[in-house]
Amino acid sequence: MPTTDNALPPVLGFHARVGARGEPGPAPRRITAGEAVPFTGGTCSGRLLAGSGPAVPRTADGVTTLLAGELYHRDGLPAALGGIADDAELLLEIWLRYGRAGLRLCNGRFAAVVVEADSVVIATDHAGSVPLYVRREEGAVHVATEAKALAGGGVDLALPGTEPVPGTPGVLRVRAGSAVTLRPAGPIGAAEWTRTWTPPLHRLALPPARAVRRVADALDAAVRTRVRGPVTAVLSGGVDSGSVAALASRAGGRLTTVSLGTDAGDEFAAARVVAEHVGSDHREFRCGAEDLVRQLPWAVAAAEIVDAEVIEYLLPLVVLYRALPPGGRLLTGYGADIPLGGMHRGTAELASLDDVIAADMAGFDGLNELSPVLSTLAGQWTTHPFWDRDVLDLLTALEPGLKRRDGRDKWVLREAVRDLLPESTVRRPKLGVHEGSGTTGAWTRLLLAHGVRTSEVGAVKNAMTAAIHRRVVGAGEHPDAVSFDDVLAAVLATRAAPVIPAQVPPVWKAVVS
Ligand code: IOT
Ligand code: MG
Repeated sequence: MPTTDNALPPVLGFHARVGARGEPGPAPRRITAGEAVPFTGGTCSGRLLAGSGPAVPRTADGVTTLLAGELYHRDGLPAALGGIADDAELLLEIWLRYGRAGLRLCNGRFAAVVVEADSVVIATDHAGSVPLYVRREEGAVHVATEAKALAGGGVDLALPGTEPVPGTPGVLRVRAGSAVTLRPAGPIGAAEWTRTWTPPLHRLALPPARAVRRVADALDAAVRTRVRGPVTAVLSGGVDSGSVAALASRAGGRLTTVSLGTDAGDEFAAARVVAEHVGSDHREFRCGAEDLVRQLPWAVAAAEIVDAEVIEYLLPLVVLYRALPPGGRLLTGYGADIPLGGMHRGTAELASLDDVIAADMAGFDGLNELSPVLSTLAGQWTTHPFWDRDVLDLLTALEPGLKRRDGRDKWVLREAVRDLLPESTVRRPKLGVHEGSGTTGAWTRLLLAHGVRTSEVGAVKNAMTAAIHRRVVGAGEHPDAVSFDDVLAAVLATRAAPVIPAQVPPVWKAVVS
C-alpha cells in the first residue's frame, strides 16, 4: 500500500487544556494510533497525536494555534501567506490577518484551537468533519478530538455552539461550522458562538449542461487538492467512489484501490470494472460477515455515536481500514448521497426530494460519519471530496430537477463523470455499503438466532450500540475488551420483556402493558 511522508497531516488529533496554570495532565484516552507528543504553548498544554511531519503548535504575536487535520484552499489565499510550514501556521497567519472571521475562509478537514490573551477559540470545519469536544472545569477548559478523552464525572453544562454528547455528562461537541470563544477564567455566560458555515437553503436553477460542467470542475478541484503523492481510493464500484478513483488517477498520484467484501456479500465485480478502467493497483479484502459484525465495539469507539443505523454504514469501513497497513491517505466517495438525495431513490416528487435533502443537510451534524478517527485508529488518514466545502455547497444548492432527471437519481453527478467511467458504472444503481457488504443482514441474523423478534431487531441494535458506547466512550474501555456476545447477552437480559401469557384475561393484559 503506498505511503509517503505527507500521506497523513502532521497532527491527527489532540487533547489540550487551556487555563491559567496549564499542565499536560494524564495521558488522554484515545484510539487514534500513533505517538502522543506533549506540548506547552502559553496557557495551553496537552498532547498532539502525531501523523507525519512535526506535531507542534504554532505561536506568534501572543497567539497559539493547534490544528488537527488539513486545509484545502492554499492556492486561493493571499500571496502574503507564502512560506508557511504547515496548516497550523497557515491558520495562525490567517488569524493574525483576519481574526476570528478568518475561520470563515477555511475550507478544510480540521479541528482547531486558537489561544490569545485570556480567550480560547475552538473551531470546527464547515462539516464538523473532525469532531471536537470540550469540557469546562474551574478556571480551565479541556478540548479534545475524541469524546472519551474528556468523559467521566462531569456535570451537565450548556455552551452556545455546542451540543451535549449522549452518555458523557459535561462533555459538549462543537457544532459543525462553528467557532466558540471562551474565557476559561471568566463566567460561562461570556462564551460566544460564531457561525462559519451553514448548509445552503437556496436552490440554483442552472442550464443542465452548465450544472454538469460546474460539478465536474468542483469535484476535480476537490480531488486534486487531496492528492499529495500516492493515494488509495476506497472503492465500492458505485458512481461516487468510482468518480473519486477516476479523478485521483487523472490527478497523477499513484493510485491503489481497495474493496471490502464478506462471505455474505460483495461488490467486487463492479469495483474491478472501475479499477481496470482507471488503471489502479487493486486489492480485495474478504472477511466473514459475523467476524465483521463482532468488530462493532471498534466502530462505536471510533464514531462515538449511539445510532445503530449510522453505525451500520461505518462498521464495514472501520473493518476495511483495520485490514490495511498503516500510513495511507484514503479518498472515499462517502457523503455524495446526502446533498444529492441518493438515499431517497424511491422519492418521486421533486418537492419531496428537496425536502428530504434539506432535512438530511440539517441533520448530519453529530453523526460523525466523516470522522477521521474511523481510520486513524488504524493509522490511516481519510478525506472525502464530496464533502469538500465548494463541492458540498454546489451539490446541495442545485435544484432537485438536476438530481432526479430522465428517471435517474444523482443525474448531475452521473453526467459529470460520464467520460471518466465505464457506462455500466455511470448507470449503476445505488447500493449502500451496509447492504453490499452484508453488514445489516449479518447483524440481524445474529440477533434472530438469539431469539430476538424481527420487530425488535432495530431496538436491540440501538440498545447494543448504546451499551457499547457507555463502555468504550463513557468508561474509556478498549474496544478489544468489549465482547459483542457479552453486550448482546446483557442487552437481552435487561429486555427480558414482560411476556404476557396468552391465557391472561384481556383486562389484565391492559394493566400489564
Ligand atoms: P455508500 O455510499 O455505499 O458508501 C460510502 C463510501 O464508502 C463509498 O463511496 C466508498 O468510498 C466506500 N465503500 C462503500 N462500500 C465499500 C466497499 N465494499 N469496499 C470499499 N469501499 C466501500 C451510506 C452509504 O450508503 O454508503 N452513506 C451515505 C449517507 C448516509 C446517510 N447519512 C445521512 N443522511 N447523514 C453517503 O452519502 O455516503
Ligand atoms: Mg455505494
